[in-house]
Amino acid sequence: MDCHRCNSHCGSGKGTPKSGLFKNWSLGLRNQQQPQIPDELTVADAQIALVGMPNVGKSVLFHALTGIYATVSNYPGTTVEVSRGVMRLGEQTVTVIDTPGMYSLLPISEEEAVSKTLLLTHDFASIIHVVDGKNLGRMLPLTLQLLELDLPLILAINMMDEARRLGLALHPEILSQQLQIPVILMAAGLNQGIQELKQTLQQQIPAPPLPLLV
Ligand SMILES: Nc1nc2c(ncn2[C@@H]2O[C@H](COP(=O)(O)OP(=O)(O)OP(=O)(O)O)[C@@H](O)[C@H]2O)c(=O)[nH]1
Ligand SMILES: [Mg+2]
Repeated sequence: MDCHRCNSHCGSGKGTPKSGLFKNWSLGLRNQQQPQIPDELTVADAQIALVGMPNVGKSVLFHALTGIYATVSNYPGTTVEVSRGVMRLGEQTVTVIDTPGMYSLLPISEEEAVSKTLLLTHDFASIIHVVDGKNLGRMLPLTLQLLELDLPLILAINMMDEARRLGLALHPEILSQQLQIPVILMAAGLNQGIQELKQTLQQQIPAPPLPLLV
């Protein structure tokens, strides 16, 4: 099968990053007052990614999940910036990647190509597809494309404050049943739905193995 977990196609092993692409990223702190990422947050147990079309609130959600620390680097060989941060999830620290906006998995722009490559070359424990609740019809085709890749998806329907103002009533449980993935309504800009998303992530991301006792 031609998928992101397949060694024969992408040459990577499960459970480890499939390439060293992030290894040499330079550290660029959003808040220059902060000297460095605390030691306790530098070793992450799993990686997750935020994906979705441009302007849906991925970066706002990234900030809500990771706080003030992030590394921002050009993806190797490109001028496309990708942000990486860490978040606490129960006992785990999880790396969060904020991918550039993409309309589909058939890339036209360099940003889309970078996002597609990230999705196909990293073993993400969870991928949060962020969509704009006001424009679900336009956004769900990308959800279906991501599902076809058999990626561990969560659908985060953002901008629900605006959607509700427009009188749109969405039923996440019905959508979740139809897509067979968790669906969460949120307004990342207002910090709404963040806790529910974290709880869902905790269910989706397996706990790291316990250290061997000798
Ligand atoms: N009303 C409302 N606005 C939001 C919400 N989340 C994000 N926004 C706004 O939406 C705009 C786009 O947010 P970004 O986080 O930059 O979107 P993005 O998906 O990262 O966009 P790209 O990086 O271009 O792909 C910003 O003006 C945000 O303030 C929300 O929940 N409600
Ligand atoms: Mg962004």
